[in-house]
Amino acid sequence: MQRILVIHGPNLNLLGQREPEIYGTLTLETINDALQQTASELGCCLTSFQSNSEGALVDAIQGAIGCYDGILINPAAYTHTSVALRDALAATGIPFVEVHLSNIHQREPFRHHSYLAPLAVGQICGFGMDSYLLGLRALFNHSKSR
Ligand code: CA2
Repeated sequence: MQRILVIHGPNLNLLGQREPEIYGTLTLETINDALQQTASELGCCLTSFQSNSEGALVDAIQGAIGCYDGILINPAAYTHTSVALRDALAATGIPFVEVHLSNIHQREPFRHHSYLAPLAVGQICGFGMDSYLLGLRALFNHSKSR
């Protein structure tokens, strides 16, 4: 059975409580529940993790070696700043899909660049919670056919 690790970056624990005009009204718990539902439909095993700390996210990525077949990641603000997350993902060699709730390419110029995307299987953004659900399906199908 495929094992997928979902990683949520900084401030995503606030979903549903602040800035609903940008990020919607769904909570992180609702997104995690929907991901679990999709994972059980696909027949894969899914674990979710959120942290506001860059180091904890690096530790989670390193800890995925030998334990997970794919990583679904919304790196949040670290998308645009973190060479450390990029290096950790490169070191694991685990296929990953980058997702965003908002369309980062329609937003401020500093959000247009991702340090992670060049290493990703693909990037999905702009579909709210569906970015995660589409990303999970895409990652599952990618890893299945390897
Ligand atoms: O659209 C996305 O998913 C982002 O990864 C969200 C990040 C942002 O820095 C990226 O550019 C795009 C921000 C996550 C912060 O989430 C909040 C949720 C509720 C209230 C405040 C922040």
